[in-house]
Amino acid sequence: MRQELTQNQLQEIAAAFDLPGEFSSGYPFGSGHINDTYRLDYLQGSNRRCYVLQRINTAIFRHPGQLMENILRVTGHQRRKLEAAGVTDLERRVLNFEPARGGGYTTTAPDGGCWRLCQLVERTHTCDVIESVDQAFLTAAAFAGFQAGLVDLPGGRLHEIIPNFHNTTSRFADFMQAVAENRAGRAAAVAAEIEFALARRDLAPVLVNLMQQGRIPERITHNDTKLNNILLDDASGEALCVIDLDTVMPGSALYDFGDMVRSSSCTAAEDEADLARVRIDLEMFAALLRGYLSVGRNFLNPVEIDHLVLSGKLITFEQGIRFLGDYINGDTYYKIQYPEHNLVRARNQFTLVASIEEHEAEMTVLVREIVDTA
Ligand code: GN1
Ligand code: MG
Repeated sequence: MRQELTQNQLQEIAAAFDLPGEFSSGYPFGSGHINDTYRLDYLQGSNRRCYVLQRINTAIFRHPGQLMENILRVTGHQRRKLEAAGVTDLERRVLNFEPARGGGYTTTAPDGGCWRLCQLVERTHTCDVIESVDQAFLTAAAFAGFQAGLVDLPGGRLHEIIPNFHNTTSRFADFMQAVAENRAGRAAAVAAEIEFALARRDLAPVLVNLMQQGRIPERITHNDTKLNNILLDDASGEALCVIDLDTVMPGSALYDFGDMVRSSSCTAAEDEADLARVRIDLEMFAALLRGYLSVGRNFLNPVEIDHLVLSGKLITFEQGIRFLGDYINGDTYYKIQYPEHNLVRARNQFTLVASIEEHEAEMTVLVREIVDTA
C-alpha cells in the first residue's frame, strides 16, 4: 500500500494547477480501489474552495493522455447539452477538470506519479450501500440519462481505455490463467470458490457473443456504475452528477445495468463478510429497473431488455472472478485493507450470483411487468 502524502507534497503537486487562493489542507478522500484520491481545501479570503486531486494508477490506466481526452470530450458534451437546456447550476452537474500550467490536464510529480485535479462538487455525498428504493430509482435513472446524453457525442469513437474491460470471455480466460499459474500458492485453499466459477463458465461469453452477432449494439457506457459513482445532493438526495469517468468508453448498456444490479440491488457492501446479509433485494431491483427504464425504454432494443436480468448475474460473476483472480495472483490489482480482503469480496459476489440464480424467475417477471408500464 502506498504511503499517504504529506501536506507539503500535496501542495507541491497541486501547484502545477492554476488555482486561486492559498492551499489550506489536503486529506485522503473516497473509496476507490485503483487511483489515489485526495480532497484539497483552498482559502480565498474567507471563501473556501475544494478540489479533488487524483493520482492516476498508470499500471492500469496506461494512456492517461487518452483517458483525459475521453473525459474532456464527454464532460464538454454534457456541459454543452445542459447549457442548451438552460440549466444554471452546471458546476454541480458535470465534472470540471483544471488544466495544468504546463499544458494538458495532468502533471507529473517528482516521483513520476501522474496527477489530475477537478473541482469538488460541494454539498454532495456518495453512498457505498443502497439505502432506499428512491435512491435506487434515482441512481439508475441518472446512469441511463448519462448513456442517453452521449448517444450523439461528436468526434468519433472514444478510446478503448482498458481493452476488453467487460469482455467476460477474456476475463474468464484471465481467471483460468491465474489459477494455472497459482503465483501466490493460494489456489488449493480456494478450491471451492474456483469450483463455483468453473460451474458457471458457460455464462461468461453470453453478452460478448450477442455483441459480436450484432444483436446488442455498442454504445458509450460508463462501465463502473457503482452507487458511489453518483454524487447525491445533501439537501434533496437528488442524483446530481455522474463521476469516475475513467472507464467511459464503447461498451454495452447491459454492462452498466448489470453493474448497477451488482452494487445497488444488494443492501450489503461488496466486501461484507457476513454472507447471510448478501442477497438480491427484489424491491431494490424493481426500483432500479423502473429508474433505468424510465429513460432506457426509449433506446434499448428487445434483446437488451431480454438480458437485463442476465446482465446483473453476469457482471456480478465477472466481478467475483476478478476479485478471486486477484487474490490468487497475490493482490496485485485492487487495493486491499487486510490480507483476505479480495477473497472476502469474491465470496460476497459469488453469494450474490447464487441469490440472483435463485430469484431469476421472479426478476424476469418484474422486467416484463415494468417494461409494459415504462
Ligand atoms: C474498481 O477504483 P474503483 O473503485 O472506481 C474497478 C471496477 C470495479 C470496482 C469494484 C478500473 O473501481 O471495475 O467494478 O473497482 N475499476 C477498474 O468495486 O478496474
Ligand atoms: Mg472506477
